Amino acid sequence: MDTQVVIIGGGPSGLLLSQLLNRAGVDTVVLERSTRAHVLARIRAGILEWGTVQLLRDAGVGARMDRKGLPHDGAYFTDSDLMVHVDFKDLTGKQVMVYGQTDVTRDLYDAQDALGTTIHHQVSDVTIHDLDQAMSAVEFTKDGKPQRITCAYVAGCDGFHGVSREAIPANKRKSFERVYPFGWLGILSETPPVNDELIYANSDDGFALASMRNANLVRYYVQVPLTDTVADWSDERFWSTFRKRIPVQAAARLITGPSIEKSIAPLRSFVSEPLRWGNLFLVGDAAHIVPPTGAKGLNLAVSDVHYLYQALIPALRSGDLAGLDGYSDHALSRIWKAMRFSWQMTTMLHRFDGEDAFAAQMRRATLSHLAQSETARRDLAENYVGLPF
Ligand code: RFL
Ligand code: PHB
Repeated sequence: MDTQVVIIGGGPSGLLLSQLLNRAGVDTVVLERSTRAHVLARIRAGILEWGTVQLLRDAGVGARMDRKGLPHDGAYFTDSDLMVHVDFKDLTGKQVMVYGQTDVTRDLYDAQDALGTTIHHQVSDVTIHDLDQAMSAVEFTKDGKPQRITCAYVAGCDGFHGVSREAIPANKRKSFERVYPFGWLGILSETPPVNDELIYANSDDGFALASMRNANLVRYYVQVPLTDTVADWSDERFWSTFRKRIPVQAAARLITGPSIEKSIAPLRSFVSEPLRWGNLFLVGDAAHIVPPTGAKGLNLAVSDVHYLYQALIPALRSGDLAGLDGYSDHALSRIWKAMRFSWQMTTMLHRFDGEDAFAAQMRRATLSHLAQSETARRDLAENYVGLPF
């Protein structure tokens, strides 16, 4: 056998799994389609649940996060003049950490370099074989040459468009999907945040989110029609739309500047079951996608990694397979709860094109209930800071 675990995908899931396994003495090979620079240039998640923060520390990659990350105690949920503050710390005793996925990924690459783990970049034509045999194999092309690696287990950490999920026979998997009729246009701009906590803002004009990366770098989003492209959105158009959608008190403080990144992401909920087929285990976006409204995607990928790493160690050390047998059900139970929360947040905070007046009233009543009920705020807070692993 060439290695114990082949990890397909060098995004946050694959790198964190490699980091945890190698620290426990397990040999792995990571296969990544893109260059490291390309992986690091993707601007994505910004909010880490406290369980994620703790796992990153346990994996030996928490030092820079603890220096540069911004712990947040709460966030605002608003609709025009109705502004609800949810104090996560007060309601749950927990915070979240504002720290970008790009930074998490960079910390993981640095730690992997220090450990001297094996990561092959720019591989193509990845195929997975013999998943029902004692020993499996992964084939790929690197520098124009075909290669084959044999292993005990394969971790499919290759994201929504990867090949791992498709290695499970179509008649053995089931998928659940909801595609929302809008996307988020996100910009990065080197300006000070409009507010010291995040603002999730609904309005008659649609949704906007004010997030940040640090004291002079903001990440702001606006809901856009699926048909829009980045070319439709000049910086001026972005700022005037964003300003209109956030509460007036915040708009009065808004400092604008040039965008240094701009991209559009469609919103989707998706789950593929089961997460295991023979020696293959799906992790993160390879198995499930949530709309970003609940800030759950990266955090769910991390909880999958936690369950799988804890199951692989006894399997490889002593042949104890109980954890691996339970992985799919165990992870899916948490995944479905995050699916529900992300769907509910998306429904509460977005204007749906063609919706009737009743739908708008339901949204407003949900927010108004949140303003009045500590129980409702605690429920939101408990989900936002992350359900226990
Ligand atoms: P990734 O990050 O997609 O990484 C998969 C890696 O696999 C590689 N790959 C392959 N490699 C080899 N062979 C193949 N055939 C391959 N096919 C693909 C890819 O190149 C890539 O490097 O999946 P992973 O690791 O599971 O991580 C998931 C997270 O990236 C994702 O869930 C989050 O970014 C979602 N997300 C958010 N999550 C949060 O927890 N909090 C947030 O605040 C948050 N905000 C967001 C988000 C996602 C967004 N977008 C753009 C989708 C905001 C946005 C706008
Ligand atoms: C981000 O900072 O990119 C971010 C924050 C919260 C979300 C989604 C994205 O819900």
